[in-house]
Amino acid sequence: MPVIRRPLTRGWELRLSVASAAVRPPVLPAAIAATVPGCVHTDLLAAGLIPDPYLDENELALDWIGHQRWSYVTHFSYAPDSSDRVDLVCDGLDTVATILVNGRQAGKFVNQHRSYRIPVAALLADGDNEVEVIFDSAWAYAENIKQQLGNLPNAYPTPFNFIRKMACNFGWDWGPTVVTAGIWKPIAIETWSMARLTAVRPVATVSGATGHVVVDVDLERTSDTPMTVTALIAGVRTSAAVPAGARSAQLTLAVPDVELWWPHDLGSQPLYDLSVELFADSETALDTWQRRIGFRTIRLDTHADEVGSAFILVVNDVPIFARGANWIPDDCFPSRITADRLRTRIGQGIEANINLLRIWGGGIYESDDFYGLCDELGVLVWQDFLFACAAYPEEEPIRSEVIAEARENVVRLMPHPSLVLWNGCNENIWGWFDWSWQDPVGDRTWGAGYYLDILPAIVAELDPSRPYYPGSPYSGSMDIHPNEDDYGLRHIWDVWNDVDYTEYRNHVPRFVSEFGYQGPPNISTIERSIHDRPLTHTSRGMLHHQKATDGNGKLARGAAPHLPPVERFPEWHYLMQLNQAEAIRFGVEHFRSHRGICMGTVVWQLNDCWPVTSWAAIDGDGKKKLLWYAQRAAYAPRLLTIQPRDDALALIGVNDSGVSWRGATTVQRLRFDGTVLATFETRLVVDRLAAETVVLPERISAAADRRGEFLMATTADGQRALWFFAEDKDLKLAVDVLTTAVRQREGGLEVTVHSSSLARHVAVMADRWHPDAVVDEALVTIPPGGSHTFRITAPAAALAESFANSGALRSLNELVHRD
Ligand code: BMA
Repeated sequence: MPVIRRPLTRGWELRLSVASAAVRPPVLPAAIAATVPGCVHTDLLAAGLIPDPYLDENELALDWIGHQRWSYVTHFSYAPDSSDRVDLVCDGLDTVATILVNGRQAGKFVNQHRSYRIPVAALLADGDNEVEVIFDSAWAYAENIKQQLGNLPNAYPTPFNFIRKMACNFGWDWGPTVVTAGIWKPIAIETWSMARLTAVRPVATVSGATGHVVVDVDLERTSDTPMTVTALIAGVRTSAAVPAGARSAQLTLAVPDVELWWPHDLGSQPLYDLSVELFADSETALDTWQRRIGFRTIRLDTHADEVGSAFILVVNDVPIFARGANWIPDDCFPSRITADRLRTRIGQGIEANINLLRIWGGGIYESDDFYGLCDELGVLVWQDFLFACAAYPEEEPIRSEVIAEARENVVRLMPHPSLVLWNGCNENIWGWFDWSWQDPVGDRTWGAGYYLDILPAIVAELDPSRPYYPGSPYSGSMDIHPNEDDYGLRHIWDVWNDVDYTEYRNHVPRFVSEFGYQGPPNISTIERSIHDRPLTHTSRGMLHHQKATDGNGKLARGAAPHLPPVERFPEWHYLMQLNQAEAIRFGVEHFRSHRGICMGTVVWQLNDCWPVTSWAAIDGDGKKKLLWYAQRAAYAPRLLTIQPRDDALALIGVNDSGVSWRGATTVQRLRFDGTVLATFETRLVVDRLAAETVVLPERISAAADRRGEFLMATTADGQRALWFFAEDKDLKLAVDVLTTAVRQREGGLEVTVHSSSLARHVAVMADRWHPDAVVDEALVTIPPGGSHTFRITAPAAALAESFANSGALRSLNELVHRD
């Protein structure tokens, strides 16, 4: 009999099982209709029993939820049949769970990141059966383990390092504290007989045009009958015997003429269906496993050189410049993250020319949908093991959980061609070196054994073709400081926390896997989620939705050297989004101009999990901030930029594409009124996967009036680079230079902005006009006498509102100090 799965999705009820004496809950109904998969927060919300935790300061009033003991109950009917086994299969329980079947304990579990299978036949009755999952408070559990093992350093005042649960759920510098509980992934009854597949691990490699797949298969069996396992891919079939008693087999397939899988900017993403079936003595498979795999090679090049040591992802023998972004869970309540939502979000990343997403270690191993979409859409994925910003104990009960969780997730994710790197931890090796951990840790463990021994051994055993690196940041050796420009991975956080973004120019990292800058969410997101009257950047709700230490102070200090001071909220909002965008553009263009030494930039962060002022390019409502547009421009596979080099200025072409880039290029020094002061013609020749530097002559790079002139370089294929000799706030920008023509078009508006003089950072913040309006481009600098047409997509209802009066059109010209 084949494996039969019956999902338990219906009839669930949530109950407050035992109220915490310390943190008292309000009075609740005895039973609350529940959704599985889901969690307590989303069930209480759906039942109208709590307000939305993402609005205003509601988070604070809902803290009690994470401190209670909760119970989920449902009933299902069961008729005994001839199957050998009846299992209750939980794909994910969050987190401290006790399972009762008909009132008898069936299992106790403490790890959100694992799945569980419990044989329950002996507990079942013919007819109606009850399954109850009790969740103890994750707070209380983690505090208790902390007491047992002794406290360890942690960047946050919460015990997330003493429980295997999504760390950021306890609150982060961009996330609310919403300590969840619940059945967060599907739960089902599975019946089976004789045997079933427990793990299928395909290792796909390529030599010449032939794809090789070695498939390791593990099984669980109740019968000693000899069995056969078969594998099929692209019409190539093979089989292997599984003799009586054996619990594993290996299959090898050679697939002729395979097409290589590439990241989206370098090629296509052919995927091949691989199916594995297990047979005993009948024609019907006992169990089947199916995935889409791909053929590509992946290597991590960390060779030592005259600078230090490299960090280069090499795909199909092509060294890739990673134009990346860090990914956090897209919602604090992950069961709400649908495949459609992921497709949109990953698509927004691709549209911004991102070719790599790093799944950060304070979140989760993402859903199968996530990696499947990255396979299909051509995004490289780097997966952190789930350790972030803290010392972690290597003792029991944590140790066994870490090992089991790592083994399970490596097996689950390894079929995906998009996955190119396993990384041990986020910032924990750095923390050991620099964050005063060594005294409090003393001779106890802090996680090094995981990052340097246990995890690499697991990857080498189960997923041998994929690289592993111990941490981000890390230098390749514990003898070298982990956060050095010249070695391996680098995080740059003094910019934003302490120093101006121009400091990026003092770093030429080998690979910068975190650097970021804050900005507020879009105005419609703020207005939906924060109801302060008056709404200002210092009103209560705005401050609550800003989780960084001295966040607003850092925003103000970070903008002061570059942008004019402002008082009013709408201007503050535009300028803070602008400064975020400019900081990252500045950093990315600089890092990319050193292509070769530097081979990756992973911006912190792509997405948000709720409405908040943060480092994200896409806000908590999924809307693109000005940063998103700046990132798209700075991440263009072909980038033209002007950078200081020694005492001169240089024009630099950066070409991440697979074909060379060449053509006539003109560089002009201009006055803001359009007067041409000097011209330089050159022919730009940039090889594929390379950068080329052309030093500009002095007549171009020396300005007579630093506040009133700029450089504009233009290539034959329309790429443009600008250079200003002074900060934006000091530029002699003319006022009242824009004339605007607004035309209705199919599905929205066209706004053509003409400028008589130089117009800097012209943006349409379309959601000021209508919350659902989206613009195609932002932060355009319009040359003197030039114009730009913004295309706005909007629902028909938006057309009833005046665009001109909406305040959506912004430019720096209207704000700079004039003299
Ligand atoms: C790094 C990240 C995150 C954090 C970010 C911004 O430490 O790994 O933990 O959110 O900086 O402070």
